[in-house]
Amino acid sequence: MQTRARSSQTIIELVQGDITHQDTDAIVNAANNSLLGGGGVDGAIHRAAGPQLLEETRTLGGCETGDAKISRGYRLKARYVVHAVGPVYRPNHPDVPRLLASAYRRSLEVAAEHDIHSIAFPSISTGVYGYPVAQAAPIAIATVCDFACSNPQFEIVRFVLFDSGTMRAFADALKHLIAQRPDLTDVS
Ligand code: AR6
Repeated sequence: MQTRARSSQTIIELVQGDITHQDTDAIVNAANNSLLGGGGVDGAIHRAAGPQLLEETRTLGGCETGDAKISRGYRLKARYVVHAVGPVYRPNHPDVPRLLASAYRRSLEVAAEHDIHSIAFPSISTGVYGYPVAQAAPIAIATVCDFACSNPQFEIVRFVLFDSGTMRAFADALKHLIAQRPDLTDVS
């Protein structure tokens, strides 16, 4: 399985696991517009960070779909949580892939405004929001590569994928993108 590549100064890696255990500078939450918590990875992050996380996210004024906001990480190993809101999947709707790419790009832009050199993403929108992971994974990886090309600040962008099917879909997408993009090299 293809699990590591380099884009400019940034290592992009795929691991199967639980994002709440990551010791990257920041982890990304697949949140909803309210930023007041929910199920899936959002629920897991709020449980692991403790109640102070909700106290802070209450003050952030919600978040538009395709955008991201940052908070502290509280009891997490990660110092920051970037709360990204992906789109609910609708087949053949042109806004949906654009908003998914935007959620990844805005997360990286918000993180780049802080002293963050490593960041871990879950697979945004592919759980409760129903985005087919085979379609979402190439968008996720290509968006990170595009950002890495112009922002040498990130040393590691890690995708932390909860189940083996999601891991396989991201590994397939990474393999195909390495074959297509000269800026992405195999370092596995
Ligand atoms: N670590 C890594 N990935 C996880 C974890 C975890 N601990 N838990 C679940 N996943 P989802 P969405 C995976 O539903 O589709 C929430 O209620 C999961 O298997 O968490 O963007 C929010 O409040 C899947 O692959 O996020 C929103 O209302 C991926 O994370 C809504 O769900 C995303 O699944 C957002 O839906």
